[in-house]
Amino acid sequence: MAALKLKTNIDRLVGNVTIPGDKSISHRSVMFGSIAHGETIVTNFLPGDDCLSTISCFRKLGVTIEEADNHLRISGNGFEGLSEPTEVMDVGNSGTTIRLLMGILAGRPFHSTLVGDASIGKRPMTRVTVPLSQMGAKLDGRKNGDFTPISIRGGHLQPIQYELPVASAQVKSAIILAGLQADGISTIIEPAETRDHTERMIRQFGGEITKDNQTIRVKGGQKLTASTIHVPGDISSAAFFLVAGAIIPESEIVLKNVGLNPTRTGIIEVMKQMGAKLDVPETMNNDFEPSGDLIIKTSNLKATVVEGNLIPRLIDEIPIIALLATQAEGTTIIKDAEELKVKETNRIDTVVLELRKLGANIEATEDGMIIHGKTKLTGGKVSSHGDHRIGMMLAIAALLCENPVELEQPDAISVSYPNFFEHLNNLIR
Ligand code: SPQ
Repeated sequence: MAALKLKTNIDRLVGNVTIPGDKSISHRSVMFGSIAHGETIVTNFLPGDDCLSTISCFRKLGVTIEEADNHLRISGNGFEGLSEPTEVMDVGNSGTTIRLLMGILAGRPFHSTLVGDASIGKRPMTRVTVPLSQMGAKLDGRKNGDFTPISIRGGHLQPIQYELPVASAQVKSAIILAGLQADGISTIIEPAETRDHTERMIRQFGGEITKDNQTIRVKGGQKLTASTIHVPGDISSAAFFLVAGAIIPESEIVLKNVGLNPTRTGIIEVMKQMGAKLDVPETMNNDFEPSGDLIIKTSNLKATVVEGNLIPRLIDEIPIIALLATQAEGTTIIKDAEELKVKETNRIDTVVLELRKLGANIEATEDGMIIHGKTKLTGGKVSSHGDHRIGMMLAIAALLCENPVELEQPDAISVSYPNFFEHLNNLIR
């Protein structure tokens, strides 16, 4: 797609946005619907490119999935219902698809191959292939099993006791999904709490999983039963409008139906710490995943430090938090976030490179970034580098720019938010 001229010099943002379905929960709804017994109905499914890749992989594994108007009907026949694919499975740009799928395929007695796009080809996979191999699956890939294409011959699995070397929900989830197929109880210890959507899904599908501080235990051989899943809005998508509402003058935005799972709400804590006028509901819709409406108003912001156990609770929001920090008084420090280097792009480098082009005073560190605020943003030619979160962050940054801004590779945004520009344009006054 050609470069896109972004809207600049915006006076106000006012109105409501109904935030589309959560990407992490949408992926998992397809996966659990496929490995459970019976017909699962999913509503408010996110039809982003990543989640469509997950659907395509499960269809290749023989699962019937009907799709209409963000609703899915999945006919699951248990783990045993999955069959050997005749074709390579393509996960596109989606790290969640490939890593969680490896956990499922580790226990299946057949061969399969997983590929993805150029970005997936650079993301590390040994973090998943190593524990799954210890459980008894045979996995291999380029560079000693670290990179795609990944080939898997699954089979009989032993339970594992595994201390995660990095705080990663994808690694944890892959081991849980393999653990559901192992002979006994698997134990996983997290260095810091990460998103718990997989654990919640297991309970929603009638299974059992326990959590004691950061130790998770799951028993193999459980039968999961089909369920009805309503996917709440994605707080990682809402984050772009939360920041936009806080930094554009005279703004007030109501964000409807936002998922408020406490393992994902780090952005709310950071924004409040920075002085944002952000209203959070006292009572939430208490489905298996809590959700509610958020209201953000233009705010006077001050710098902060973002670090430690908070990082996994806002890891995907760091690009937009960096932009927020350019509009806060003082120096904001983001640290303990080395994991940013192995996302769709190296998000430390891409955030710093692109925000500097717009005039921000920001520098990269080994494990994060330092941002000096408050700076005027100017304009220029920027790129998403094929990373949806970098693309959306730059579109919000452009709203403040005095000069024209052109975004290269804007199509990456459809990975997690296909109607992002439509929602943004509706708020511009
Ligand atoms: O799925 P993918 O490509 O890894 O997507 C990202 C994103 O920005 O949307 C990360 F690049 O989200 C991950 C997130 O960073 C989604 C996720 C999940 O659904 O379990 C967990 C996080 O990754 P990790 O590696 O920390 O477990």
